[in-house]
Formats: sequence, structure tokens, C-alpha cells
Amino acid sequence: MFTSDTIVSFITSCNGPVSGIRVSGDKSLEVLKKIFVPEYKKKDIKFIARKVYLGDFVSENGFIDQGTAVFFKGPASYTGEDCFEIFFHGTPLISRLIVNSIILNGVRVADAGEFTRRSFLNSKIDLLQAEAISEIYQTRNEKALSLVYNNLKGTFSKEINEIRDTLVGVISGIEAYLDFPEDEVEAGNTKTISLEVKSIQKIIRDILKNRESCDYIRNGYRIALFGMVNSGKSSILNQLLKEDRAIITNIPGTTRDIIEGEISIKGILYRFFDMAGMRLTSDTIEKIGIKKALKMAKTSDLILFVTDISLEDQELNLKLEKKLKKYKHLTVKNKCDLKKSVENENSSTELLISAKTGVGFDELVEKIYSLTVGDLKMDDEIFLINERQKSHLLQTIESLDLSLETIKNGYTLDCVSVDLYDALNYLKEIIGEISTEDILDRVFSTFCIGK
Ligand SMILES: Nc1nc2c(ncn2[C@@H]2O[C@H](COP(=O)(O)OP(=O)(O)OP(=O)(O)O)[C@@H](O)[C@H]2O)c(=O)[nH]1
Ligand SMILES: [Mg+2]
Repeated sequence: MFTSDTIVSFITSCNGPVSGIRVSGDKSLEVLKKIFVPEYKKKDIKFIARKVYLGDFVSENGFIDQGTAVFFKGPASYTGEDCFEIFFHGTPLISRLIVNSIILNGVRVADAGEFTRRSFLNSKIDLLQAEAISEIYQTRNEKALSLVYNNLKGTFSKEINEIRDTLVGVISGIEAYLDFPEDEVEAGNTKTISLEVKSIQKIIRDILKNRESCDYIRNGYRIALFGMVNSGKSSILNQLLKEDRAIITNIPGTTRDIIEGEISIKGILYRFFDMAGMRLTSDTIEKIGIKKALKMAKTSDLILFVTDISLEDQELNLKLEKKLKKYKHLTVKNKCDLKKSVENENSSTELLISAKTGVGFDELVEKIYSLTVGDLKMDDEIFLINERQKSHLLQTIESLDLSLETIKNGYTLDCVSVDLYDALNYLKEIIGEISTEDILDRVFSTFCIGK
């Protein structure tokens, strides 16, 4: 629950060259003056906001450590309240002594996400921006990070606010008509209202349409290395990762378990899965590996079907490829270095490579990117939408559907406006204009302590 206590938390690990602590709340300045003595000590030092001071950290037992302190005067701070941040030598002992000295001055330890929650409650940010801050910590690739920053800077909030304003316009029109029906205000025209509601629904549906792209951008793609034993799947994984990750031997059936590695291609995350090769075997462990490989291949976003092009007999490969028809796949003809004459056999679904020499890997990476990201809408209009936001957007559409139904069934406009108000409230919940303790607890519980 939100209180006005002054709170403290570490903002870095307590074991490193430098550690940091943040304090926020009414007592901040008073506490800072108790635990920190600037180098050029004056009788009653006035901490100028946002200025870095060098000095000594002290407790009632005397000197603890030397470091720096910055005071932020609210509302010009992260939380909107008076805050300070201090940095000192990062040892567990010094960290403990300093934080104890702060707590002894009447400050309590912050809950997870409490600083950001205060920032939200003090209207420094809305709920979409708060969620973007949480998302920064889960983001593992550049493209997702740039979308997170779009949300953080308020691009998504602006879009939701615009939709909300349009809906408010429709509702106020209806209310004006209900108040003064004799004026025959245009809003009394149910046809016009239906059209306006439908156009709002379209905007929301377009936002949701991009959600699949968001998921790929956020979580990356899963690529399965699939093929007969000894075709070079593990060698391809190692070549892609540029490290010696998987065991490679010329013994067929080397890989049993699934081995994973990730790379970033143009800012998008790709997770590759090297797996057991296909063959008929009586080995129990290998059989399990093959079963796992088949399952992984079927659930991946793209299959790299690896074949050994140096083999005279390609029958097994051709049989296996037939089975892949219904899955998105790219045939990778490996070991092209062993073939004396290779005609240009590259096509939109086939590529010649050599995991030994690295030939064809630039094209392979390019191809993987175009076969995956190629289908996505990747412009700035994409918003990173989480489950909470998605469910409110769907509820908004549903309430708007109900309002259309109400109009169709010939009910009066005050009934229509009830549905429209419901839709409006869902939109307000998305940005946090309306929120309950319960919603906030859920949102901020995803944060780490200190944020
Ligand atoms: N000349 C040549 N040899 C390769 C190439 N790629 C892999 N090899 C060799 O082929 C053999 C099998 O390679 P792996 O990468 O272990 O093949 P795999 O598909 O993972 O094999 P399994 O795990 O048994 O299914 C090894 O001796 C590799 O050195 C290549 O492009 N050219
Ligand atoms: Mg292998």
C-alpha cells in the first residue's frame, strides 16, 4: 500500500567497485545531512539539488567510508519526492553500515518497485510507462529495446489518449443531445455514432494486429537445426555462434540432447537448437533424442533442414524433405567444400554452405532474417503490448460491440452511453488513469527492489 514513509534501497549490487543507495521521501534531506558530511564542511550545508558532493559517510559510531551524494528536490526527481542517491566503495560491510545508519534515522526498506510506484502516483509517469521500465530489465535484443523506449517516452500512451479523447467526444455529443434533444444535435444520429464507434474499434484492432510481431521482437525466433546424422548440424551451430558450443565428431549420432545457442541478427534475437540427427537406431538414449528433435522441429518458427551434399545417395534427404513440406523450412546443403563441381544450386528455399570453411554463412544469416522478420510489420507504429494491456484493449472492443448492439436493438441513447462509458473506463485503466491497489500491486510486483 502507498504510504508517505521515507524509503531506502540499494540500486546496485553491494559487491563491486562502487555501490549505490537511493532514498526517497520527505525525510530525505534531513537523513542525508545526518549520514553524509561533504568534504568542504560548512556548519549548515545547503545541498544544491542535482549537484554531486564528495564527502564522508558517518554513523553515530563515526566514519564509515568516503563517497559521493546527490540530492534531488521533488518534484524534479525520479519519484517526484525529495530523493538522494549515494555511491561508496562496494563492499558488503560498508553497504551494511551505511544502510543501517540510514534506517536508524527513521527510514524503512522499500518494497519491490516502490520508487516507480511513487513516480506513477505522483503523476511523473503513467502506467504504460511504468510497465515499460519493468520491461527494460527483461529485454534481450536491440529492436525490442527500441520499442520499450517508445513506450517509455509515451508514444503508446499518446495513442491511447487519442483514442480516449475521440471516445469522450462521442460520449459528450450524446450527453449534449440527451440534455437538449430539441436542438437536434448531430450526435443524436445513431448512424453517425455507429460509424464513430466502428472507427475507434478499427484503430484498436490495428494496434492488436501487431501484437504477434511484438511477441517475436520481444522473445525472438526459435530455429531448429534438423537433418540426418552427421550432416553437420552441430558444426553449423558452432559456426553461427562463433564458438565451440556443441561436440562435433565424425561418428553418426553424436548429439543426443538439445543444445541451444542464441545470436542477434540486425537487433533481433534468434535461438538455435542443435538436435539429434535422424536415423533408424536401436540405441535407447538416441531414440529419446530423436523424439525430442522431432517435437522441437514441429514447434520451431523455422527449420533449417541440413543435408550433407557430399553424399552420393540423397534419397533419405529427399524423403525427409517431403515430410517437412508443411513446415516453414530452409534447406541448407552443407559440406559444399567437399564437392568438386557445384553448380549454383541456391534458390529461395535452398542454400549451399560449408560449416567447415564458413562459405555461405552471410547468405544464410540474411536468409534466416528475411524468412522470419520479412513477414513482420516493423515500423514505428508497433507498440509493445503486454497481457494486461491486451486484455483491456479487448474489453474496450467488447464494450464498443455492446454499444453497437444496443443501437441496433433500438434502445435509447442513454443506454448506449452506458456501454461507451464502460469502454472509456477500460481505456483509462490501460494508462492507469483509473487504477486499484490490486492492479498496482500486480504491475509493480514484477519490479526488482530498488526500482
Ligand atoms: N568437409 C566438411 N566437413 C564437415 C562440414 N560440416 C561438418 N563436417 C564434418 O562432419 C562431421 C559431422 O559433423 P557434426 O557437426 O557433428 O554433424 P551433426 O549433424 O551434428 O551430427 P550428429 O550429431 O551425429 O547428428 C564432422 O566430422 C565434421 O567435422 C563441412 O562443411 N565440410
Ligand atoms: Mg550433432
